[in-house]
Amino acid sequence: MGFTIVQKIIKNHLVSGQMTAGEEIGLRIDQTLTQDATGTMAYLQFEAMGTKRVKTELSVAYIDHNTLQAGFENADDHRYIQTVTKKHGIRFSRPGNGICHQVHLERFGVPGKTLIGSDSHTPTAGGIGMLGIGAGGLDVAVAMGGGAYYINMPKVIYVNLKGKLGAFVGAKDIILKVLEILGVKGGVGYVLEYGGEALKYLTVPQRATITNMGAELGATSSVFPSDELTRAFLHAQGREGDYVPLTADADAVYDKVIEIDLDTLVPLAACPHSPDNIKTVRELQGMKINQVCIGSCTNSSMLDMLTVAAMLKGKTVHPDVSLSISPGSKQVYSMLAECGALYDIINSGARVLECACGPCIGMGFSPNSGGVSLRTFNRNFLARSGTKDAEVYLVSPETAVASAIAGVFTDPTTLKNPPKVEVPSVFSINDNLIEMPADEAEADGIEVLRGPNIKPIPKGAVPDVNLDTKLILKVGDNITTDHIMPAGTKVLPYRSNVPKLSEFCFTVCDPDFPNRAKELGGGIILGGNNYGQGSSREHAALVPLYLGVKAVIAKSFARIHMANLINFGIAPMTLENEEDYDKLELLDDVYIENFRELIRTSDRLVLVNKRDNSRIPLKLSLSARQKEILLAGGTLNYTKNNGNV
Ligand code: MIC
Ligand code: SF4
Repeated sequence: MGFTIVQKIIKNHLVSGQMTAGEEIGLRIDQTLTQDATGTMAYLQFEAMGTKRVKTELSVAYIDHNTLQAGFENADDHRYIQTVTKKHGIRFSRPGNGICHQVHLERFGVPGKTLIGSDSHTPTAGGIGMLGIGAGGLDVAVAMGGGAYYINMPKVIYVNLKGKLGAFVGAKDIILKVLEILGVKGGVGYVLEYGGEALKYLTVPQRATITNMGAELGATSSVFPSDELTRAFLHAQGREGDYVPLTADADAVYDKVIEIDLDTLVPLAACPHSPDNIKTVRELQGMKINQVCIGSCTNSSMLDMLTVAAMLKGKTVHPDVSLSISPGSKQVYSMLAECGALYDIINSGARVLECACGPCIGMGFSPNSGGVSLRTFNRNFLARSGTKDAEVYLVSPETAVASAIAGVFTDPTTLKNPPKVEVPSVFSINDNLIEMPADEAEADGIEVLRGPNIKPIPKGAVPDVNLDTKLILKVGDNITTDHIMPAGTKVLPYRSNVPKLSEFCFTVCDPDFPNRAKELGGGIILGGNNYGQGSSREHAALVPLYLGVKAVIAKSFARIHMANLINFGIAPMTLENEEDYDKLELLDDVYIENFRELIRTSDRLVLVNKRDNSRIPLKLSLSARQKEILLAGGTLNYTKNNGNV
């Protein structure tokens, strides 16, 4: 039996476990990336482990999220990351150089290698046949120290792309179609592998749009083969030497196959407040809109920006619409300036923002009250834009521009003269904003500069002998990490300050939660299906830990968040019978006898609800390694106990 692409990469990097779907495996990690909103924590944890120099082939720290600098906090964090990376052998991508995933694809990604990043959209690298996986900062810190990264061996979905995209239909519409088919938890436990006759027309930037937004399926990763188009892209980036061909074997076996016919695909939109709430743009045609934002790691490549510029050329943005455009990288931005496309963008009345995440993570450009905002981004979770009652729709750049000009939702296929745009055969290469780390000999002399906003990381504790506590929050299905630990201008600057962050924890769902948790001295949380979907931010585990949360019970968990909970010693348990969800109410007193011992010896626990003495069976299905981590009170303690520091 042959291998799929992902199985080939895993086979080459396997350090522990069997390649049996669902089994825990350890992977050797070739490259890591961090961004600044998760980076400070990752590097603080790396420092705590005491490793002097990174052991990966390449590690890069990007500054792209926290770039507003409305106070000293972000600037201090940037300075910390700049100095800590210089000391420990990590490259530093300065603010202004672009969004981590876009820059990594352009300058560093290598087909067939492994990459983990403290950002859930790390699978973007799958656009060039690299296995990119999003992880918590602590896992990235461990990998930088040479440790393995653990996942459950994924199953593989084959996405067969037939036909050819029509005019004004984009790669974004392909991934929106996949989201319509699979839903936001349809990818959990899977990697998606793309293939089929349409591949010969899909360039690397288009592929990267698709692999990027595979994160919204809950998938472990998404990959395309590495083929002649990959070679052409790497050649255009002056990196043809990094090219290796990589395809699945002809007799590879997939766990699931889906097929999309690009000939019949039409422009799609993800409606509020979930990336899988899909309608055709035609159904929404004519709806008045207030704002359009183009950019983010999903749609900010040179190809996207040239398309946008060509559609805006000679036009004016509708007077009732505010249009923002953030190019994905300095490379893209400078090339737009060089070829004059930037002129067309500026002249249309678009508001050009720096090449960073910006509005995607609520850093500016929040919509007006009740506003309708069309975004080429990947997430439209409630309140993520910074305006809780805004209606955010996720669309392709083509739909975004057509609508920005018309002032109403507009299906771009109704327009004439589709722009003829191609990926450049040569990119402008200037890595002057990538700082190289100091030589090993000089490293000792480098002082790591820390600002007052960097507070100690809360420490996990050994689990209680018996868990005797209260249910301090009950939430529904598909709770995102944006619900648990919101971001945006008011909160993001405190990513290094957990006590301050705790004031915002879960406030999107329940404004009283932080005070209640503090007054009651912590407790447990009950969630529905897919608890913790979305970002990789470990703050969504660290802050509840700080507030005394000892366990989370849910119907099911999202992969990265579950790993983060374990990393910080919070037990992620699932309900054996989903109906029991209704038996628990806010503030119920709950009890698990022999909690600590059962974590060690069993994967079944029973929670007693003291209100009515009902007994609720729970599962804690973890590997032996994960159980040890929980029993140690988290990964940092576990690593120390095992002498790996
Ligand atoms: C996001 O898109 O939600 C983020 C911000 O990039 C996060 C990381 C973070 O919260 O810092 C992600 O996707 O992991
Ligand atoms: Fe940045 Fe948005 Fe991409 Fe997250 S999804 S890395 S916030 S651009």
